[in-house]
This record gives sequence, C-alpha cells and structure tokens, in this order.
Amino acid sequence: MTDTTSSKKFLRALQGETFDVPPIWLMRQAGRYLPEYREVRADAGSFLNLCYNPELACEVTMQPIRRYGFDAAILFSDILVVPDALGQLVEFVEGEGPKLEPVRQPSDVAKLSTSWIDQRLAPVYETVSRIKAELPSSTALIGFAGAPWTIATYMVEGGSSRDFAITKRWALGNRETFAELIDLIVEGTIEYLSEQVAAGADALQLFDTWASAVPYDRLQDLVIDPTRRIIEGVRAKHPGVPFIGFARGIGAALEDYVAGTGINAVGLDSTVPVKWAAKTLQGRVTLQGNLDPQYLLVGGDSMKSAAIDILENLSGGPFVFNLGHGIIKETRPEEVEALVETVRQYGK
Ligand code: 1CP
Repeated sequence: MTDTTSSKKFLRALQGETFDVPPIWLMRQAGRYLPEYREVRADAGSFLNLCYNPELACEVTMQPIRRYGFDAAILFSDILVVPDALGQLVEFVEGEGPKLEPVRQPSDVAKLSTSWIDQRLAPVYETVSRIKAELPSSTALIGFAGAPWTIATYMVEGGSSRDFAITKRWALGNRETFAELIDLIVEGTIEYLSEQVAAGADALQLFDTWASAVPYDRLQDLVIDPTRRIIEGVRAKHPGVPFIGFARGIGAALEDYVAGTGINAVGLDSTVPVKWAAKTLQGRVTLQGNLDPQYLLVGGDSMKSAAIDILENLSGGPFVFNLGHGIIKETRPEEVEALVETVRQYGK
C-alpha cells in the first residue's frame, strides 16, 4: 500500500505527491445525471436491487470512467446498505428517499447484529472484484462507507432529516446508550470496509455528511473517535490502506479531525476557505475538493474561473480535484466534460 511507484496518480496523491495537473474524480460521478445510468436504473427495479446486483452495479460504476477517464472510480453502492446488513428494515421510496424502521432505544439496538454483514454484503464485494478486473491499470478504485454519526442519524430518524432532533436528543442526553449504537456501526463498518479492500479496493472514503450537526464539545466522541477506530480496525487487517475523510460542514474543527483520525486525505466542502486549508491542513494531509456542485449547473466561465481559483490555491501541495459535495442530478453531462477539460489543461 505504501508503493510510491504506483501507476495510479490518485494513489500517489494520497501518499503525498504533488502534481502540476492533479488527479480528479467527482462525488456521485455515477448516478442520475447520466442517461446511461437512468437506463440501467429503470431495468434494475428497486435502488437496493441495483446496489446488490454485481453486474449492474459494476456497469454503472464504469459509466463515468468510460465517459470522462477519471483518475478514480468509486464503487456504486450506498451508505445505507450497512443498516440494512445490521438487520434494520431499509427501503428507498421513489421520489421520497430512504425510509428506515427507526432505532430509538437500547432494545432496538439489541435486535441488530454484525453477524449478518458478510452474507448480506457479499454481492457488494463481488461488485468490487468485477470493477477491479475492468478498470484500466492507471485508475484507482475507491471503496466507501458512511461514518458512524451520519449512519446513526438515518437509523434513528428513520430517513433524511433537517435538524436531526431525535438523534441529537439521544446522543446529548444519554451518552452511554448512544455509544452502544455507535459501537455497533463501528464494528460492522470495519468488517464491511476490510472486505472491500480484500476484494480489490485501493483506498477508502468515509462520508460524514451530517457531521455539521454535532456540537463541538461532542465532535471527539461522535465523529473523530469512531472514524479513528474504523481506520485502525481496517488497517489491522490491511496495513497502510489509504483513507479519505469527508466530514462535511465542520469548518475550523477540520484541524482536530485531521489530527485525530489518521486519515491520509481530507475532503473539503465548498464552504472551507482554500487558502486556510492550504496553510493549515496541507502540510499534514492531502486535500480533496471543493468546487460547489451548483457551478456544474451554471457552467461556462463562472465554473471555469471557480475551478481555476481552487487549482491555484490547492495544487501547490498534495491535492485531488473534486466537488464540495455530490453532483446534482440536473447537471448536464457536457458541463462535467468541460470541468474535466479545465482541470486537465491547468498549467499546460
Ligand atoms: O434512485 C436512485 O438512483 C437513487 C439516487 C442515489 C444514488 C445514485 C442514492 C440514494 N444513492 C446513490 C449512490 C451513492 N450514494 C453513491 C455511489 C455513487 C457515486 O458516488 O458515484 C455514494 C458514494 C453514496 C453515498 C451516500 N448515500 C451519502 C453520502 C454522500 C453524500 O451525498 O452526502 C448519503 C448521505 C447517502 C444517502 C442517500 N442515498 C440516496 C439518497 C436519496 C440518500 C439520502 C440523501 C439525503 O438524506 O439527503
């Protein structure tokens, strides 16, 4: 894993190398903005069926690689396959998003178990092997999972939420019982990610999309410690495997997150000042980000100059170009092409 002569530019950037033209991939690069994805999606039936169908999941992972030649592919799956594999009822309702049977108290947690993880998620591991076999040797494969806090918000709220009120009341009001839920997710996620690496994932990203909801006095035990425990747990089986941490919306606390987790790279959301990140974080980790995905809808010169500003500020050190959050489904594929072109022409 510490192979610094890797033919994969993305992995070399994670190991600390600086490039004139940085590697690029985009969060949600596979998905509904691509007509070829919508076609496969329509044939797959439910969204979870697509996640658990190795042939189709491999196909949709490869679609943006064929179109744009990104430096990394990301496994097509979802963060909510982990609650599903822990034994919680998970559904994706068309046009409404995820619906889960809520976990609200210790007796609900006691019904869940990590013992079904590998059996339920075996199709995802199969997808990883298939993608690995199809990818060009210069393209890295990113595996992923949700970070425990973000997964817990979906498990407790029973779906998406605006204020995370139920989860926060539990976490802030009863630290001990909430820790049991976090521990269960940590353990299941270590198993899930270790098997993704065994099947061929080159690097792993942890998505903590709702880290912004955690008050700073609890960031350590709800965000930083669980992330660090997952990284240590996976590295105990797969020494040196590179991790990217994406803790969205935590601002200046990214310094604590970088210092306390053991990540190789940190995903920056679009609110993070790039000059601050270059000065404060880039000496310690690789940076990844952070074009606002709305720029891809705006397109044209506004998008180009925003991308170039990021490149000017972040490409002086280890850097991976990305968005600050996932591609929006109304994005036109041509604009993604124009962005890739802008990044690849940079400095030439
Ligand atoms: O019918 C469909 O096509 C559903 C749309 C969709 C897609 C394409 C969902 C439902 N998930 C995905 C794939 C997905 N999700 C990927 C792989 C594709 C890629 O990146 O190219 C990944 C990495 C995720 C991760 C994910 N799922 C996150 C973390 C990243 C982020 O966007 O913040 C989260 C929060 C989810 C939950 C989720 N999955 C899907 C929905 C509608 C939601 C809820 C989002 C919310 O609460 O706002």
